[in-house]
Amino acid sequence: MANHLYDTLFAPHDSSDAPFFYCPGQSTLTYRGFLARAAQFAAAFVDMGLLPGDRVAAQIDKSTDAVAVYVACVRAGLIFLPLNVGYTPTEVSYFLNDSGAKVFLCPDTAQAALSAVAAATDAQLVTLNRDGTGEFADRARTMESVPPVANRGPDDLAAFLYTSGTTGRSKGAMLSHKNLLSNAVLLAKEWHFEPRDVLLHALPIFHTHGLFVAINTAATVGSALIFHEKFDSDALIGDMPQATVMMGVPTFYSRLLDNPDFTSDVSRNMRLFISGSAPMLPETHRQFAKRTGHRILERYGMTETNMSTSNPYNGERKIGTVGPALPGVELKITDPKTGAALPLGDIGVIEVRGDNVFQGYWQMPEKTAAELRADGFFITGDLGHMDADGYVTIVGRDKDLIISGGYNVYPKEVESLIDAQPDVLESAVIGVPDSDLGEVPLALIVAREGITLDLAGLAEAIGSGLARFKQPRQFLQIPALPRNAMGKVQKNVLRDNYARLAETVS
Ligand code: MCA
Ligand code: AMP
Repeated sequence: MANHLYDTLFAPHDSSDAPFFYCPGQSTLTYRGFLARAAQFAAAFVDMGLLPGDRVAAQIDKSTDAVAVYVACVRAGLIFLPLNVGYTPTEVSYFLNDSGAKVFLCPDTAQAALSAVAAATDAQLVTLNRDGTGEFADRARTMESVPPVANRGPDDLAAFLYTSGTTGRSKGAMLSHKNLLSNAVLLAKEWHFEPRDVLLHALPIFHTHGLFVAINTAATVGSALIFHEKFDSDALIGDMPQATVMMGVPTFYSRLLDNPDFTSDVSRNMRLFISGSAPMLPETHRQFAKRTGHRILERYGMTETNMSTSNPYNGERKIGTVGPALPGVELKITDPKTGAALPLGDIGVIEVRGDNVFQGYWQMPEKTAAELRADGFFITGDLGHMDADGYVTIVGRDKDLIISGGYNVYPKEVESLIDAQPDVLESAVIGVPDSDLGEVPLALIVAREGITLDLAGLAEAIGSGLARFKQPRQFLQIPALPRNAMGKVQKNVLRDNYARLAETVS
């Protein structure tokens, strides 16, 4: 029996008493203890009748048990589907239906709001709380034996991560055992992870960054994590002297710099700071180096591709670039219209190919074909150029996407909800600069003739079905949307016109 991901990442630590998780205010969890918990959870899933290939959706708070649910899925051959805890029941309903999840985990506190949603799907709802209690934990505790590790090959699926699209409909990116394992092993090597490393972890664990890039990479070599429930600069500063590595989105770094207690002494044991998920301002790079003496290592990835590029551990980390393609990852810059490779230095769409690239979108062959070429290259929708040393600079996006504090907001999804409101003729949602979150959504709305919109009422109406981070920070009524000769809304014009206004309102 072999399980491609589990056998390399987790099984070797089965009887290790090395620390895996330090959670503030709790006792240390060893690899052995953690993997025993994951095995119990796997037993509970099998006991519930789940078979390899079945999907398990989870909208649960960050905890070591939440990680154990993921590892239990890997162990039992199930497909793990983590959901942003900010998603509303309306959003969750879509994911459960689309994925056909057999089990849905949520905390006791969300059960009342979500039981009807789950009941309308094939998913059995069971609760699991941050403190390790709940129906699922109770069931796991009664398991008398653990099932054998499920047989899974490199191409078997390990996770679905939903990512919204330009059409507004979320797509389940199918990630295989090979996708996850190859990237974890690669990153551990490239970033020089060792068993004695301690990774300071404050990211959410329902995305690639906090779950796979951080946890899989650390587990590859048996490193420990200091596991914070969420980002809090004081708490991070308190624990940083015990850590050696940190991963974060740019907002983490700008918030640390805003904290006067963040001094070079705090980072005295740190060997590496890594940033990604959104562009980091050159000014943040510079200020951070000045304050701590550390050069932040910026890397680039996507849900569909895991990590594709990284500035080097040794060697020059070029500010403003995301580094060269990682070993084994092929990257090219192509003409957005023809798909032809462009000469060095020209700006085009970034395409990547390698074991890191996902298997396609769940039950969406047309969307898969539109973005994943038959030759294996994935069209990222990010615009960039490459220098003579292979370093990639991202200059923008060919896709209509707003990245707010590392979370993706697809304007189309928000616009569709606004446009469905009475009195609204049409709308455009744009990203405008925000000093804390990089950018935030702003809604520009055109009303039907002669109508003055009740903007507060409109914000409330769309808010009930939309996660908070996707909700525009401001709604403005404007007379008309600027359009080009083809009739396409000129979002660049809107961004130019409204960029400054937003800084004053957010
Ligand atoms: C929270 N809020 C947000 C965001 N986060 N609004 C917009 N954008 C956000 N990112 C809302 C809250 O619900 C709250 O609303 C209000 O903003 C203020 O919350 P605050 O306490 O300031 O926020 P926070 O809880 O401190 O969170 C900010 C954060 C967090 C720490 C930047 O968003 C975060 O951890 N982001 C990381 C995202 C991430 O991991 N991305 C990786 C994706 P109200 O006031 O109404 O209650 S993976 C990826 O992109 C690829 C693969 C890659 O390359 O890594
Ligand atoms: P997601 O769909 O959540 O996986 O977000 C992936 C997107 O985040 C990419 O397509 C990029 O637009 C963006 N991204 C990730 N890392 C970086 C980075 N270092 N610099 C600029 N953009 C980034």
